[in-house]
Amino acid sequence: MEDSTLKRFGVSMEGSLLRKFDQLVTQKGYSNRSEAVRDLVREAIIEQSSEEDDQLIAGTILLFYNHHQRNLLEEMTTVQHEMHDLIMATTHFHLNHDSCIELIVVQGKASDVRKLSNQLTSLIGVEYGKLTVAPVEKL
Ligand code: NI
Repeated sequence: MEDSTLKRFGVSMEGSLLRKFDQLVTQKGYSNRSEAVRDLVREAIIEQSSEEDDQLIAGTILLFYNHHQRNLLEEMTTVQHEMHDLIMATTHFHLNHDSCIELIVVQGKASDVRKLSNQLTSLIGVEYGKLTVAPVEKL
């Protein structure tokens, strides 16, 4: 059963690290340290989840690439069709003559979404790829 009661624990860190953390808390607009720590912990747990993870997640895959790269567009389309169940929307932006950004909104089992993201970001010609996720079920 999910335990949603708040528990307190003490954290020790060097003063200089704490100062930087407090700057981060302010920059990101958190109202206090606890809120920031909770978000960092959730993020770390999602990132560390194993390939067998059944956790349901939603998120986005951001891809930055040069559309002149041979075969890239065809390969991207093939991968997305193979895993179409996970994809809710795809938006393509033509940034300039050469570069494109593709933003893919995804939802599904963490292991499947991660697999899709890895297949796309590892394609030759994708210069930058990033998966961001949010848990659909509460952590
Ligand atoms: Ni384009």
